[in-house]
Amino acid sequence: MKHHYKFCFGPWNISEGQDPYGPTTRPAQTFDWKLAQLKKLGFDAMMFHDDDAVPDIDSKSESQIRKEAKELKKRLDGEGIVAEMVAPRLWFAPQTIDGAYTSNDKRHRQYAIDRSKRCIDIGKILGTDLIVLWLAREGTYIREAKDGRRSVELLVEAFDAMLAYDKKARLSIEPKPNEPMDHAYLPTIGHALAIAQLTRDPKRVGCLIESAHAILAGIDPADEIDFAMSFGKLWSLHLNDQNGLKYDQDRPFGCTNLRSAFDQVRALERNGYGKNGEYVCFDVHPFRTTKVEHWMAHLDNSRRTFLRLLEKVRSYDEKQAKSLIANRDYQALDQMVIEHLLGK
Ligand code: GLO
Ligand code: MG
Repeated sequence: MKHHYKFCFGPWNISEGQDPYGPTTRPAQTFDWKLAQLKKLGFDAMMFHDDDAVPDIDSKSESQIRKEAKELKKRLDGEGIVAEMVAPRLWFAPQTIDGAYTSNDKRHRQYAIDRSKRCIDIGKILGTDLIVLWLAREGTYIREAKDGRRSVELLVEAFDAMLAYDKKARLSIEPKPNEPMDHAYLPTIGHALAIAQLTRDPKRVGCLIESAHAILAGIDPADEIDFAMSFGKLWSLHLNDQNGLKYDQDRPFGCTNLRSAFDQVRALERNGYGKNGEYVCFDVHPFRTTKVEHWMAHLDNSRRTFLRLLEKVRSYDEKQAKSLIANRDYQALDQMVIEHLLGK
């Protein structure tokens, strides 16, 4: 089937199986091994955290960071792999224990902004203007710990500092309602697009939808896609799945709710996602039980499911659907969708 979609994942999606209750179940692999796997699977691009691109970034000077980013760019070019985005990892360092841009400590907020600028530098060298902001710790464990109104101002200040630092950089906010925080400040796409309007350059602030994050917020991921794309603001995408309101599961795309996955692909198709060069990224993890020899299956399977669902979207009987809608016969429409997904 002919299609325009390009696919992507990050090195963290080849994870080793650790969870809060137990250690890794697969051996750590080098970045080069991960890049080789990506290439072998025929994916087009890789997502990067700033420290995936430049390990131990906090211990390195600006010029060292640039030097290592240039070396990485050469390796990526050699393999014909694109860097889709770079994201500052603002949830590991001691300076980000109480949040990054919204930390109550001014020095720690400065650390977060400085590190975000290094991230923009890396993106520039890797050939991408897309900076993904998953605002992991921008929220609270107890609401009284921070002033919510002030936190919005601090987020805007941080975004403004990044927009001013580089006139080309585009910020793509990846909302998530919880985990690691009890409540996050930007839990949905609506919040992301609203705060964009308060920045110095709203045109350069957009969003990234992750299916699991929408589900955790009790929102339909397909509706989030339609909403973001109505504003022309969906610049990246983390497809995966999630079984109810639990810890963030990052299951393979379509693993739990095939119909919802179908609706997401349908929303992407009707809005022309990918036609401006956006990538379909899978933010999925292998199950902890996965053996080394099956390590890449969750990524291959997610793309396979996506493409099978694309066939289902393109062969969906739109005419029949339209006439059932005109007759308000949603009972029959419901069954038509189910039987279409089951196959005749
Ligand atoms: C976690 C997020 C995370 C981000 C990634 C890019 O819940 O989905 O995987 O997507 O760190 O910033
Ligand atoms: Mg994600």
